[in-house]
Amino acid sequence: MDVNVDSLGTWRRTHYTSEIDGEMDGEEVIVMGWVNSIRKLGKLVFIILRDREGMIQVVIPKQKVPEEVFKIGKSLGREDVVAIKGKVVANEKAPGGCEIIPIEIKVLNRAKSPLPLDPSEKVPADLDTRLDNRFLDLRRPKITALFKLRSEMLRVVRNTFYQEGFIEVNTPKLVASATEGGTELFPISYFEREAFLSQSPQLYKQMLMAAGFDRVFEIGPIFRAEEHNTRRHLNEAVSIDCEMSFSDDKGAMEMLEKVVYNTLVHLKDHCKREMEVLDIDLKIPDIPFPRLTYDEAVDIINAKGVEMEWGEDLSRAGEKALGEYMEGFYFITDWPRDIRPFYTLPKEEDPKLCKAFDLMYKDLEIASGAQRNHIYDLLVDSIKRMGLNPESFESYLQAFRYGMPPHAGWGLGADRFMMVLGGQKNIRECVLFPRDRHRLTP
Ligand code: AMO
Repeated sequence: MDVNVDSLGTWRRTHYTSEIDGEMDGEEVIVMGWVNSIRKLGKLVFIILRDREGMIQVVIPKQKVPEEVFKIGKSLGREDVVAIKGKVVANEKAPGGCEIIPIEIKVLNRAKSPLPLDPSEKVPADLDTRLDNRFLDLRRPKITALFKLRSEMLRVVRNTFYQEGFIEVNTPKLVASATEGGTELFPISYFEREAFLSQSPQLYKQMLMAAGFDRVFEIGPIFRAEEHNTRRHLNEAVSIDCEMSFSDDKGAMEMLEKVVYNTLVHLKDHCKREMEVLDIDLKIPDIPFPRLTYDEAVDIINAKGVEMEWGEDLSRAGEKALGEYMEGFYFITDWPRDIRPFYTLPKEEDPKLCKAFDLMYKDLEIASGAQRNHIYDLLVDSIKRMGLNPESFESYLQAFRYGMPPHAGWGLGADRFMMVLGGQKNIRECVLFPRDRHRLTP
């Protein structure tokens, strides 16, 4: 079969487009990427070549290049995949101050036309069309930049955990029971039994405290069968989970602050190009972040004209009212015990309250956590209070009988954190292939 495309042969990329500038005038380079746009003007062909890191202009003047190169240049179409060996020419008028004049062009693959989505961003498309053609959408520089930020975010988060003496773990995603309360589980068939997709590593990360691992973190998927389709919810999300022994709620909050703060500082210092492409300017917050008690939050929400009774969870309207009042990141602490999960430690001074906290950014909850209930009898009591059956938690409860240290931790939604870092209003923008109520492909 004549596939009519070239192979790479011995060619290797010498530079990403972003690594080439006018100072390299006269140097020979090999670049590889996609034809972002092409203009054919009789004896001259202009190509904008795009790779992951940026774009560069390639100029093909009929008079100055071998005949074959001009012929290939003229045959190219948008999104064809090419490798170009050429000379760098400084040119102040070219975008980036330089261009490439090819010596040889390899066509590595052709793209069919018309394209279902325009990666050069000239033709706008709605989110559904973009997600249906996500691989093309991801070629758009703004979208690529967002996922580079996400990768950098994960790097800093991991580094911060390592610096603080944490070890990274992986807990099962096929589980036998609920962790966060019974309603939001995806059931699956597990041979002859029913099992579920894990909502949270919660019970396992706590069991690792009983194992003496002292400080663990996990970055992995959580599955929530939430029916509602909002801009902040996914059915598969990524959670950054932290659990630390010999710590209380305050220690866990300080760790969370460190993770968030370090991420912001790193992105601001190391991701200038991505920030520019996305047109965002990150403000570095002061630490510690402001701390608001639940009682204070209720007062603010009511004062803003949104009715809320003590003991209720924050409604969307309540979050919005708070978001208008609070700038940037802030914690809400001292929650009513009855609206937090069974594993939360009640406050000794006031058992109506518990040692739980949420980290908010304006009106968006990005993390929640707590000091845990590490005392067996209290824990069994809490499970019963919530109307759950302690027997279904037997393997978890077992870990509390033989020396469980006091511990605390949190779960930070990676996708929601990215909404804040990347200035995005819809969580789907921050996920490669989002899963929501209506979307299971691609
Ligand atoms: P929680 O259920 O609050 O707590 O989840 C922690 C964080 O995970 C993110 N998150 C989600 N993001 C997108 N879509 C969803 N459906 C979704 N659900 C949760 C949010 C949220 O703040 N076990 C506790 C954590 C702990 O105490 O350690 C837990 O899962 O950003």
